[in-house]
Amino acid sequence: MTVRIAVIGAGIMGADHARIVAEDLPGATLQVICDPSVERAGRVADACGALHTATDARAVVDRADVDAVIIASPDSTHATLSLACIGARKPVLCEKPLSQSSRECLEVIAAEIAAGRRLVQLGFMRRFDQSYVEMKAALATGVLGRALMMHNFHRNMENPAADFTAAMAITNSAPHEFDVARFVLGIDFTAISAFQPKRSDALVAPVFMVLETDDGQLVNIEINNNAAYGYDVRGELVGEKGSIALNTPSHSRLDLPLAQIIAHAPDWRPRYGEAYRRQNRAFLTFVQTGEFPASAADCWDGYAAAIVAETGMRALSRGCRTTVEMAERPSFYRKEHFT
Ligand code: ISE
Repeated sequence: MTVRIAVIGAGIMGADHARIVAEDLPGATLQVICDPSVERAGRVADACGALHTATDARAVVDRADVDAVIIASPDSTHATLSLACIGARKPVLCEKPLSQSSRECLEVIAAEIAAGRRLVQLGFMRRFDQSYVEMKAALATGVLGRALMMHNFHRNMENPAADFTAAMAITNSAPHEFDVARFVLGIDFTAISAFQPKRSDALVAPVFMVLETDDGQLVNIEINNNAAYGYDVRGELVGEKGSIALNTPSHSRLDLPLAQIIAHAPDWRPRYGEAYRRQNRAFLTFVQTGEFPASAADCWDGYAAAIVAETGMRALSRGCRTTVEMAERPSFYRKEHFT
């Protein structure tokens, strides 16, 4: 039977998820597009052939004709809507971050544990990106030797959203790196230092962070939300015997007199298009089988990213290295629990 999916939020990511459900998820139906703006919901519904539009997200979660939910509304709504999905016992793919507050993440975790089954998959899509998959695999085979350092650059061409604030460099953009480094290295972070250069204008300035892991690695992260030239994510994992770097996929190269040009994507959607598709297919399988996808992020991963982001904000404002104080991981989220 087809899985009837509601997409909550018809902004940049909601529209993208709706398109993936409509075009790339055989076995799923795009049942509802929900957005406070009727026009926006209508535009996405028309473009993707959704059956219904709605404006009340809570009511959509409870609809009898909705089996599963994708949350792509503003960050501040993610935790509340995830709680609603847990309450309705409906599997949900929630865009990152789960919340910008680690305390709120713990509330979602408590609700999921009380429900007694996995319901929330978190949209850290880089875990499904082939470059990171190969990076993790290379480390696992032992060819790199012991991991020493991971370098990460995350550049947006311009502020990713009209309402993007300085804090969001750490609370909205950097969680991708916090999560993917945890995923690739299989570590947790123990401390973070954060620095910021001065811009000549009022745009959100870059943030540069150095993180320490519980296995003795160093991870550095540059977040530059106003890099001016395009969307550019780079990464390199350095081991004792070798290193592995991400390659940005590109379909062509333009050769001109004395120049070679490889175009930059304007934002993350083309760069991670295949990762989003894989992630959403994994979500559909999760809905169909009840088995949580092996490499997907869960609420605990959302908490881990949020606590590191909170600590990073403190490190930046105090100007000193700050220890990450993580809660204890509930056995519910230990991988062994599911195998
Ligand atoms: C946005 O929310 C994303 O998830 C993008 O991948 C990231 O590049 C951007 O900085 C975020 O604002």
